[in-house]
Order: sequence, then C-alpha cells, then structure tokens
Amino acid sequence: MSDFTELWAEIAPVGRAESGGYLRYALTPPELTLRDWFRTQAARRDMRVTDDGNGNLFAWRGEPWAPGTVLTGSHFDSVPHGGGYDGPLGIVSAFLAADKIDKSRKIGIAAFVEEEGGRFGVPCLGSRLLTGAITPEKAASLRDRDGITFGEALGGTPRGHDPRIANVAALVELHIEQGRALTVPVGVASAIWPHGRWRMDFAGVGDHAGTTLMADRHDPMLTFAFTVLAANKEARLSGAHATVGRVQVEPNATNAIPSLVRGWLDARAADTATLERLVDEVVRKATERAGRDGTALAVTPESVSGEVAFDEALAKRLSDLLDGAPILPTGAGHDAGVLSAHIPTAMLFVRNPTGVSHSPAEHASDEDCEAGIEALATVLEELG
Ligand code: HGY
Ligand code: MN
Ligand code: MN
Repeated sequence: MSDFTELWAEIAPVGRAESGGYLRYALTPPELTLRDWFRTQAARRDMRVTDDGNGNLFAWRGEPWAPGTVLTGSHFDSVPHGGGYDGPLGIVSAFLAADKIDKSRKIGIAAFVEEEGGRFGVPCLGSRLLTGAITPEKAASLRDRDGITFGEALGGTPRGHDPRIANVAALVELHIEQGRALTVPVGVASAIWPHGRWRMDFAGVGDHAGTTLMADRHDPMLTFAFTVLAANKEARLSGAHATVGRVQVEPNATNAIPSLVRGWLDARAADTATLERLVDEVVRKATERAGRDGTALAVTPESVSGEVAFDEALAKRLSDLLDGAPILPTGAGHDAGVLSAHIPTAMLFVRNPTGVSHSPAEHASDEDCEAGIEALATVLEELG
C-alpha cells in the first residue's frame, strides 16, 4: 500500500451506498465522519484546525490566515450516489502533498461545505459565504428536503465573509477531471463555464386519471415533458449543456393527473451570452406551450455562476512547472471558481479515464492520483 491508497482506504467506506455511489450530504453523519477524519489527519501533522463559522473546516501549517499562506483542499460532500473522488481527492491529496514539502511553508487545507448544493440547493455554499457571495441570512434560511434549514444544521447563523481571505497568496484546488479531455495524468484548469440551476414550477389542474377527458385536461406533466425536450434540442443547437435530472410531482399518484410538476434545469455554456440565450429560449418555448396546455410556469434561478477565467499567468506558470501539463477548461463548478474573484487561484486536474462523474462509475487510477499529489506538492513548494 502507498500513503495514498492507505489514506484512501480509510475514507472509502464512509457514506457509500449499495449502488457503490456516495450519500455524503453536507453536515449529515457521513460527512461529519469525514470531518472527524480531517481533524485526525491534521492532528497527526500538528496542524491547527479552525472552523470559519460557515461550515468550512481548515487545517493550518502556520497561523490561521497568516499573510502569504497558500490554500488548497476541496470538499467532502457528494451528489446523491456520486463518485468518491469528486471532492475528497483534493483533500486527501492536500494532506499528502503537505507531507512532502518544506515544513516552513505556510499552508491551509480547506474542506468547504455544501459544494454540490446537494442538500440545501445552492452549490459552493461554503465558499460563497466565505467570500460574501451569499448573505448569512439567505444561507441560513435554505432548506433541505426534510425542511431542515442550513442554519439549523450548522447550529446557528453562518458568520459570512471573512476579510482574511485577502491574506492568502494563492489557492490551488486539486480535483478529478470530469470530462474526457485530459489524456495525461495531470492538467491545469483554464476556465469554468458559466452555469446555473433554475427551478421550474409547472402548475396544472389535478384530476382523476380515469374519468377526465383528454380534451378537458390541464396536465403540467405535458408542459414539463415538452420543456425537457426543448432544453435538450436548444442545447444541442447551441453547443451548450442542458440537463433535467431532478423532478418532483404532486400528488405523485399513479391514477391522478398532477397538479404540480417541479423540475430543475441545469444549464451550462462556454460563454455567458450563449447560456443566457439558451435559458431564455427554453423559458420562452415552455411558456408558450403552457399557454396551449392551460398550465402555468414559474421559473426561479436558484444559483447562477458567471464564467471563471483562472489567472492565466498562474496557470501557465504551473503548466511549465509540471512539464507542460495541458491547460483546459471545465464545465464543472468548483469552490476555486468562487474564490478566484478574491485570491489568485488555480486548479489541478487528475485524469479520469472515462470522464464519468456524479456517478458510482467515477474513477481515477492510483498512479494518476499519486501523480496528482506529486504535482500538488511541487506547486505548493513553488508558491509557498
Ligand atoms: O455541478 C457541478 O458543476 C459541481 O460538481 N458542483
Ligand atoms: Mn461535483
Ligand atoms: Mn467537486
């Protein structure tokens, strides 16, 4: 066993479902167990652990937020039945990279809360709070599917923006690549596509499935189904990405015409104008169809992230440092994207041979993960 496989084996069983995917929702028992594991790793390295009052954990070599600190890390939480690498790989790699560099280097390892937005609906919630991109009050009021608020789960109102982020010299987040573009063990991020999630509420008239004539129906499932197809078509036509992976139906009965269908549109594009055109066209077509179906559509943007162009000079510097590692964009959002507006930020990607992610099938080889750790250590040594 290597240091990596040993540490990986410690966390692999935590929150794993029968599907082989993970149910590591923010501040739930599996993720809290990983937080305890984080504290143990920090203690083994005489690193001080702090909680920023927003649910983000940090392990420090040197004083917390000391000027010149280089920050690394990622997140523990997963999407439902997501892969084990998305997030935790960045944290495990951070501890192992810290083991390899001069102990005089001031570094911080972060475990950001609710990166996936899988419990409270807003992705990168912890880094948005830390940077002031969301107010503590708004964050505290977010509810999970059981009606528990983030404030209740956190044990109080989050602290919000921490001006000490200005002390950080650089942030480097290591993450498994989530596309099929990286064909060597390690890459460097150039950009994150603008993306967002929009909640679409289709309201109709609930009624009996057996006695209601087809001509008399106002069935929101029809408008919803049309909208899913329209989103797919518009995305294909514009080279963007559109997904509806989450649906709620009321009353969700086999023999009842729904009164409400709630679906979430996840839309992403290489540039903001394309993304806006895509969403506008989908909403226009869906609204027009609602008129024909006698249903009503309400669209609520739940989180929208603008394009992130990582620090170009820093990306080039890291690519040169890593023997010409390829520099590539991603359609996946990351805490590093949120922080990049406040701190010189870079991302390292570790090859994902199939590119599959947000799925139990997500995988990276031990060799590539170990190459990622070496790369992260090289970068932390250089930037520290
Ligand atoms: O959904 C995303 O882009 C990321 O995995 N949070
Ligand atoms: Mn993810
Ligand atoms: Mn992630």
